Amino acid sequence: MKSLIGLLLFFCSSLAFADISVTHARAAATAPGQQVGGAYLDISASENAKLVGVESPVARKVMIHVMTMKNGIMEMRSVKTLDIPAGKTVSLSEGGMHLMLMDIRKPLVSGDTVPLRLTFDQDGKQIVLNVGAKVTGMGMDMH
Ligand SMILES: [Cu+2]
Repeated sequence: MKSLIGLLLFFCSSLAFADISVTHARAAATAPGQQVGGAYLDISASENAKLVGVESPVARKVMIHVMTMKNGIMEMRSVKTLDIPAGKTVSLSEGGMHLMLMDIRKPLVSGDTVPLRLTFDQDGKQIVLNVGAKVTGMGMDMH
């Protein structure tokens, strides 16, 4: 009986919800009239995963931006997916990779929370996480 339970536990844990965690979700406050805003967070997963989509009710579209060096100049490039290697924390932060909120509907004000819906692909399975990004300070507008 004991071994059966052990087997079941093993089986269940291998089928358990993939644990992807998103922490430190935050967004930069924007000035009136500013049409884009940055959002940042840390993502980690126990199994390889891919961030395949982000949506937010405050923006028409959310893009994943990476920074690359080109001829000594930092350039922003949008990517469709972002790899989250197992056991590693991928940080999207000010001055680095970030989420770009495009065509924001109203200014992001310090203290507000921006809902983000993150879609991941893990081994062909779709996992959706909803997080709230706390709006803080004035962000640097790199656009
Ligand atoms: Cu950007």
